[in-house]
Amino acid sequence: MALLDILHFPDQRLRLKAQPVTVMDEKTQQIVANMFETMYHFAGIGLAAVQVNIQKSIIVMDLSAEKNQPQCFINLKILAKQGKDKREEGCLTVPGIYEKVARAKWIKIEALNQNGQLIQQELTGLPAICLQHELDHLNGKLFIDYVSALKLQRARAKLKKQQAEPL
Ligand code: K1U
Ligand code: ZN
Repeated sequence: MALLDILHFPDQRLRLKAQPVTVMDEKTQQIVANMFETMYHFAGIGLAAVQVNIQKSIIVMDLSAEKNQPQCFINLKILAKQGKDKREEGCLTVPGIYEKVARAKWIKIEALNQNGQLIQQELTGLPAICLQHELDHLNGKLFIDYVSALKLQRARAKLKKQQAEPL
């Protein structure tokens, strides 16, 4: 397994769109394994392939406190959505910035799991929010695109300061 480099805002590669996975081969399995390692290493609850400069429709997620419930979503589609939920979100590509974003409260999704099996799930709460956030990454969209220009300006300034500070 290998730790992958996470792209950071405003890297324009974060704006690229993912392509569907057509074969569940060893290379795909390797990408999934590396994405899980990277997500756990950086203490994220989700990660989309575009964040690690891989333009494939792959999402990994683990919302358990023990970090022992890995879930993988390949070629994820939202089949239906309802309601509104506004929660604070973070993002490994926009470190240190937390903003409330309005998203659908309930979603019905379809995807392939890590074994290539078709799954359908109905989700609410943080799993629903996280998957919508990750699906946005696969479409080149970031959570900060939803916040006001003023908040975005503050976020950019904060990020610039963080990036200039020595480790
Ligand atoms: O960068 C990412 O896509 C991962 C991101 C997922 C996410 C978190 C919260 C709401 C929506 C999507 C993270 O894991 S950020 C770090 C984190 O663990 C976290 C941050 C805020 C709330 C809950 C968790
Ligand atoms: Zn993110």
